[in-house]
Amino acid sequence: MLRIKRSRLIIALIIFSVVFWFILYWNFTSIYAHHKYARLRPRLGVHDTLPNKGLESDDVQIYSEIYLENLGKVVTADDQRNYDAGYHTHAFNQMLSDKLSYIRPLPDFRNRRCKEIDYPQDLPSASIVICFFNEALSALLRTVHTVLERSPANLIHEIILVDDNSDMDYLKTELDTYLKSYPKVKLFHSEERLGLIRARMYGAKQATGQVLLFLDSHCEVTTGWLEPLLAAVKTDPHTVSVPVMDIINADSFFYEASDLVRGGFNWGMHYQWDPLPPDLTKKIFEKPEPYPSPTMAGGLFAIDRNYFHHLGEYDSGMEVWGGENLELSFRIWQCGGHLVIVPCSRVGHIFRKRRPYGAPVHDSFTRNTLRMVHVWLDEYKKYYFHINPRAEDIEFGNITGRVQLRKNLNCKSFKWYLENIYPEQLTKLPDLSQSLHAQAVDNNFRPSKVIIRARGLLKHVSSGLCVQSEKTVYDKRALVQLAMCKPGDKDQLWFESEQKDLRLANLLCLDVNQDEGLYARLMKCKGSNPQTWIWSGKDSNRQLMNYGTAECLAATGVEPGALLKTEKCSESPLMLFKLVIT
Ligand code: LR7
Ligand code: MN
Repeated sequence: MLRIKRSRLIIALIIFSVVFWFILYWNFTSIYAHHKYARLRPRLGVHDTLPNKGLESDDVQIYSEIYLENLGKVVTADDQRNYDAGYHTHAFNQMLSDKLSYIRPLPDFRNRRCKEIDYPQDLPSASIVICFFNEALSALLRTVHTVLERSPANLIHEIILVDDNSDMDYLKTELDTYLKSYPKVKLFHSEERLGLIRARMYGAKQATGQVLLFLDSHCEVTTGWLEPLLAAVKTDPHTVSVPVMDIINADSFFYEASDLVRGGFNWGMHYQWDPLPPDLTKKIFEKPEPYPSPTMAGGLFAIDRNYFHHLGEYDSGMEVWGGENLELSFRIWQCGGHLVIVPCSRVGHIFRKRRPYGAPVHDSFTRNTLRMVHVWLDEYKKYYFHINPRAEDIEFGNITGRVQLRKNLNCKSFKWYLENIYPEQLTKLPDLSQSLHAQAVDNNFRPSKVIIRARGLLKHVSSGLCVQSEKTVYDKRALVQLAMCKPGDKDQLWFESEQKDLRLANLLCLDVNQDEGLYARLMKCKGSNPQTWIWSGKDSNRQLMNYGTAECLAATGVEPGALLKTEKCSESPLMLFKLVIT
C-alpha cells in the first residue's frame, strides 16, 4: 500500500515540476521578448508579438482583405489624426502598416514549378542595400525582417541601410539601438541629403558581399525570393536580375499578384510595364526561367558588385529621384550586359500614388532624364524632345564624364538597342510632323487628394455618340462603348481630375488594357500611366492621349456599341472627342 502511494507521489512530483519549469520558462521568454521591444512598441504601435515569427504559417486567411480592412478602420478622433498624419508623411496607410506584424503570412504567387528547381549550393552571398528618406519605421523594419526571415542565412552577407539624412528622430538613435540585436544589419547615416541615386552609390561603397541587391525601403520579400536572383547572377556575372514586383496596396496593405510583364518606356522617357507576348507567357508558365527585359523599374535588382563598379555605378550627377533606372537599363544592354526578370522571385512593394518628399532641385526627373537622353539616345533623342519640348531649356549639368564612360566601355548605339532589345518601340516612334504630343506632363508629382477639374459627357465628335460602360458603371474591367447621349444620366457622367484621369460616375477610371488589344476599360483608380489622359489639339478638335501607351483614344466604329481602344495618334476623325460640360 505504502509503496504504491510513494510511487504515485513521485510521479505527481515529476509532473508538477515539469509543468512548473515549463510555465516558468514560457513566462520568462515572453517577459524577455516584451522587455526587448517595449521601448519601440509604443511608437510603432505594432502587435504584441513583434517581430512575429510565429505568424509565419499557411493561414493567409487572417490577412484577408476583410481582416485588413477592419484592422485599418478609423474609430476614434485619435485614429483619424493618426491616419491623416500617416498619409501626409508617407503617402500610404501608415496607421495600418504600424499595426501589422513584420512577418505576416503572404500568399505564394510563384509558379508551382519554381518550387521544384534546385539551385546551386555555392550561390554568391548578397549585400542587401536599402536606402531610405523619412521612411515609416514599420515599413522599413518589415523590409529588413522579411529579408532576414525568408532568406537562407548564408546568402545574406549583410544588410546595409542608408539613412539619407532623414528628419525623424526615430530613424536615428532609436533605430540604431533596435538594430544592435541584428549584427548583420549595418546602418549608415548620411550627413547630407544624397538623393536615392547617390545614396545607393554610398551604400554600395560600404558593401563587401559578392552581389549587391538593392531594395526600396517599403518592401516585403516572399519565400524563395533570393536564390533565383543570385543564381542568375552566378550563371553570368554580367546579368542583372530583377524580381517580379507584387503590389502591396498602399491603402489596404493587401498583397496582390502582378502579372508577368516586361519593363519598357515611352518616348516621354517614362518607365512602363509592357505585357509579355502570349507565346512567351506560355513558355514561362511551362518553364519559369529568367527572361530578358528592355528596362527595369529601378528599385529592386541584383548585380554582381564588381560588375556594378566596372559598369560605372550610377551617374552621380543625378539628383534625388527618377531616370536612373532607364539610364542603367540602357547602359547594361548597350555595354554588353543582360537584364532579366526572374519569375520565381517575388517581392512586394508599396506602390503609392505620389511621392511624399520634396527635392532640393526642381523636377529631378526631367533633369536626370536629360542627362540620360544626351548620353545614351543618339539620334533618337529628337523623339524625346518632340514629346517634351520644354525640356530643351532645362539645365542638366556636365555630362562629359558619362560620355567618356560610354566610350571607355565601348558601348553599342541606341539604334542597336532598339533593333535588338526593344524592337516594338520602333513601331511607336512619334510622328515628328505632328505637334500632338507637345504637352509636358510631370507624371510623377500627383496631387494627393483628387481634385475634379471638369465633369460632363465624353462625346465622340464624328458619331455624336457618348462614351459609357459596356456593362454597369460599377463593373471593374468592363470595356467602354459608344451609346446615344443621355445628358444628366450619371452612367455617362465623366469626371476629369487634376491628376489627369477620367472617372466614370466618379467611381472607376478609364484605363487601357495592355494585355488584350489595348481596349479602353474601367478600372479602380490607381493614378498609373495607363490611367493618365492628356488632351491635345484645339477645343472642338481634341484627342485624348494615353500616357501608358503613348497612343490616342479611338472609337472602333461610329455606331452605338462600338468599343474604344488606343491607337497610334493620327488625323483620324475616330480619335476626336470632347468633354461636354454639364
Ligand atoms: O531622396 C531620397 N532618398 C532616398 O533614399 C528619395 C528616396 N529615397 C529612397 C526611398 O525611401 C525609397 O526607399 O529611395 C527609395 C525609392 O524611392 P521611392 O519609393 O519614393 O521611389 P518609387 O518606388 O516611387 O520609384 C521607382 O523609381 C525610382 C526612380 O528613381 C527608383 O528607381 C525606385 O527605386 C523605384 N521603385 C521601384 O522600382 C519599385 C517598383 C515601383 C515601380 C515602377
Ligand atoms: Mn518605392
